[in-house]
Amino acid sequence: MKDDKLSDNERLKSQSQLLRGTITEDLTDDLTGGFLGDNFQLIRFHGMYQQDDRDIRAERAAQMLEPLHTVMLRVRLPGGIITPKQWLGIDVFASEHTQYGSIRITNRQALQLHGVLKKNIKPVHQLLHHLGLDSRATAGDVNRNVLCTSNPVESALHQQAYEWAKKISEHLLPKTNAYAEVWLDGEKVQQPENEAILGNSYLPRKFKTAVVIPPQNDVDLHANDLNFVAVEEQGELIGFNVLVGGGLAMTHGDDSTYPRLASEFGYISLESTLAVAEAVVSTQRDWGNRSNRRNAKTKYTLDRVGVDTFKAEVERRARLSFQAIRPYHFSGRGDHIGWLSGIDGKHHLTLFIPSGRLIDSPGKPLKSGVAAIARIHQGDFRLTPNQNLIIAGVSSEQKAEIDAIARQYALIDDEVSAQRKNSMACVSFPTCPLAMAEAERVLPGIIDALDTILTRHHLSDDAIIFRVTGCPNGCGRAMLAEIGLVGRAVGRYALYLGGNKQGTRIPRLYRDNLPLAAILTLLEALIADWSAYRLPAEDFGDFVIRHNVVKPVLNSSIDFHQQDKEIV
Ligand code: SRM
Ligand code: SF4
Repeated sequence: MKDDKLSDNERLKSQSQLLRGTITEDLTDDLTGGFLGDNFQLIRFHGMYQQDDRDIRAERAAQMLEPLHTVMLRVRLPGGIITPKQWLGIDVFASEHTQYGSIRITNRQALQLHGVLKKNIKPVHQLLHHLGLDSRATAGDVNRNVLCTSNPVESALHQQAYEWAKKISEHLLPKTNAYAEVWLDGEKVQQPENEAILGNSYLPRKFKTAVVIPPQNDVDLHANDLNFVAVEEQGELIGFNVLVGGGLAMTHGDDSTYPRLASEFGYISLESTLAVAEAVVSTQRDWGNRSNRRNAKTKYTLDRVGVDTFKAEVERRARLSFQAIRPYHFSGRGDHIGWLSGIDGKHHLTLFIPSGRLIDSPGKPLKSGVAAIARIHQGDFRLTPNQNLIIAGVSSEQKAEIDAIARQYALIDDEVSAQRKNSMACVSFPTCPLAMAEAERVLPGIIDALDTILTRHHLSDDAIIFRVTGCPNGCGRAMLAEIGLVGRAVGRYALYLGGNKQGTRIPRLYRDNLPLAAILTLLEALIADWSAYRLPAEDFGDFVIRHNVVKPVLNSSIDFHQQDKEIV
């Protein structure tokens, strides 16, 4: 591998003068709404992606117009916590200065603003800074927004775990002053620019970290390069089990790519957390593949060098030995929609937000509703990895008022089915440049059909973890679903079956390249069998394995693609 030519991304990172490039010059270029050359990639490290609306791309091309370039900006929120005041600032910007007027909660507890014109980019960074926020390292080859289980009920433990998510996020941030210089006119120049952890060429690929509080696996730890699984004693956090090398992306037709579960490294006590985070990141920095971006993530590095070799290197760099993994188990991944009371006497309202999209539409003024709550709420907001929103820390006095506002703005809908609450889609069209098939926009209709099927087979109280992702990059985490649809082409999907409720098993390809109607016909037959032959309380994903519909994926680097070859 040493002799392989470095990928062009390596050249542009190393020549970027620590992520500055010529972004500042580009900002004053009115001839294009986009970013030129390397800057197109470099703005990602500052939390933005250049996009255009694919629904109108052809129409503009026919008129000989440049695509309507805008950026999607992703706000960094470790553990997904944001104050009502911060929310309101973002809400006003989204309404007044974005093409779509929406705020999108992502499945990594961040916020996305789609459709920001070039002239509004600097103002939005300055607004974020004013609100105590930023979009640093929410994209690019760096450690991304750090997740933390969003269950507010275990509030003391959650608070401790959340503090670690924040510390890890800060510790692994790029140390360049480029963000401050380019967007804040140098207002917040931080520190000496020493990229000792990430290196001057940053990481070989994106890197994802999660802090998980069992038995809840809402963060989907196996989607992450690095996981800290909380271990507690009498409600106090005492350390973490560390798991490394999860990831879900693949490329259709390329067997060298595959989703992978994270491997257990061992237990560490709390004071070793940052050293271990740093050692895992720096090992991946030095050993990750910088020639082929398709094989550059930590999961491939682990499989290339071997888990034991990677782990030994982390131990050497962090100057410790992992202890034996402490027992832990997961029971599920869903959010409890509705009110819960915490051990602190406060109340928490989890709102189901369809695909995390806050926008006002007829009869559903969801975005205005959240803003109305933000105007009076004294606690904080928490974004969940299921793209939902928790109004956390509500006093007994304010509970009825917040409940009334949520109902008035259709943020509480008692009719939402269990199946809808357990389904997820990635953004896909019209903003995602990589989309092959619809995801977010087709999900509601698919769930209508699934609800009808489940009712027909007397299963309306049951739910299957169902996820749609518009391309094999897998943002919708279909590779950890009981039923996963992966976009193939417009209107066509690959159907995967056999993940489990806990998110610890990768599903297997069952049928490829089918239209939705054909998929629903297949699913109806499988759901009918599940209803007729399931064991008591047996989940759908476990049933299709026991019933030999698909073989379980046991070691994805070896057996994930096996079945593909048997499918015509
Ligand atoms: Fe993702 C790229 C949206 C979670 C794997 N992802 C993209 C881009 C930025 C497209 C692009 O590169 O131009 C999408 C922007 C669409 C849009 O218009 O908003 C996009 N990804 C999303 C979000 C918003 C999906 C959502 O519906 O919530 C999630 C943002 C998370 C965040 O706040 O940071 C999102 N992406 C994920 C996940 C799930 C996770 O991390 O839990 C995955 C699979 C896990 C993994 O990384 O293995 C994921 N996204 C990818 C990949 C494939 C990476 C790879 O290993 O090859 C890409 C493409 C790439 O990086 O080249 C990608
Ligand atoms: Fe876009 Fe593909 Fe990610 Fe969906 S899975 S948001 S289509 S990159």
